[in-house]
Amino acid sequence: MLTVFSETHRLHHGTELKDGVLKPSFEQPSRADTVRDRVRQVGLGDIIVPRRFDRACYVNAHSERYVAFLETAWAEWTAIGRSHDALPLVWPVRDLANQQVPDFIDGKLGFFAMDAGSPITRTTWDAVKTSADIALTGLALLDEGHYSAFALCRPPGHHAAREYMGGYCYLNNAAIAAQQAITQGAKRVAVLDVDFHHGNGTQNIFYDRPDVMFISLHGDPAVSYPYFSGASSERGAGAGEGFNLNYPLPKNTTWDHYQTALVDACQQLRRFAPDVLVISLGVDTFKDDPISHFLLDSQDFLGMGEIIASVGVPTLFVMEGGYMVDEIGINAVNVLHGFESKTQ
Ligand code: OKP
Ligand code: ZN
Repeated sequence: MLTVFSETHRLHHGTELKDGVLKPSFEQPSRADTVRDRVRQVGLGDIIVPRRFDRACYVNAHSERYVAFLETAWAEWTAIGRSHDALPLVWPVRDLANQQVPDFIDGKLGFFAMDAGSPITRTTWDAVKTSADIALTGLALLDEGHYSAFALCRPPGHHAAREYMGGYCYLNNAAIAAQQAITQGAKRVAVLDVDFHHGNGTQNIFYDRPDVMFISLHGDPAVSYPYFSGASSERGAGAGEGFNLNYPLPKNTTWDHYQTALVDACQQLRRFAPDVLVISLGVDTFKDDPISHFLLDSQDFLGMGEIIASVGVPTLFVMEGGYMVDEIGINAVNVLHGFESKTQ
């Protein structure tokens, strides 16, 4: 399996508001480097650099004004003399229903963000668009006849919705790739999200779409970030009803129970029969992950890849979360090995 990777990810590193304190983000550059090192160490396949894609490919999944915000936020932030990471501090919740985009950057940050977990720095946009280009390059590889590819994206993407960033995510790499597949003529595409956290952004982007199925397995929102999405009652809207499936799972979920949900999800996917499957591959379901609370061990990730292979369609793996840096490479590559063991 080919891996798409770029050193450009290192341009993004910042702080997040955590436990009431501004701390270095858990989403740090060493994450992607560790996964790249593991890919090399086990000889998964060649590692290639991403191609460049047009801005229009991002606007397929996001709104024009949101992409424009990401492009200019740092300039607007520094124009008023600020130099630390840009973070939002006020949000348009419930009855604060003014839907106008504010002119001032502090208002814009709140309007286009769901939390204070996605800092914008001077070089964030370069890393963010390269991450999306990595996913788009992975999709191009499938078009060119590869049965699978690994888009080693960083920063991650699945919390980024059509019009907001959050949870370390800016552009939704998996959604951009899924939409690109549709744009290029695929009839049906599915996104399966196995990151510990609910993929609220991907759900948002495809919620009313019958041509893109979204399935997510994640920590129960009653106790897990992002708290305000991921219930099993969220099943899609309008023509998209029935094409969004959530599997919220309790704290301390082990492989035994996780596997049962995953097998069920893959049965739904086979019934949908997508032309392409995109996996939002987070490995923060690992037992020692510092911000999550499932109990998968490294071997279990091999089983995860084997079950995903049972869907039987060309598959693009897109890296999302995983914060136990020592093990993230082993766990992510185990999924890919498990997948390959059932497809070659
Ligand atoms: C990203 B991914 C709020 C930050 C809370 C965010 C966790 C994001 C996980 N200021 N923590 O799904 O792995
Ligand atoms: Zn996650």
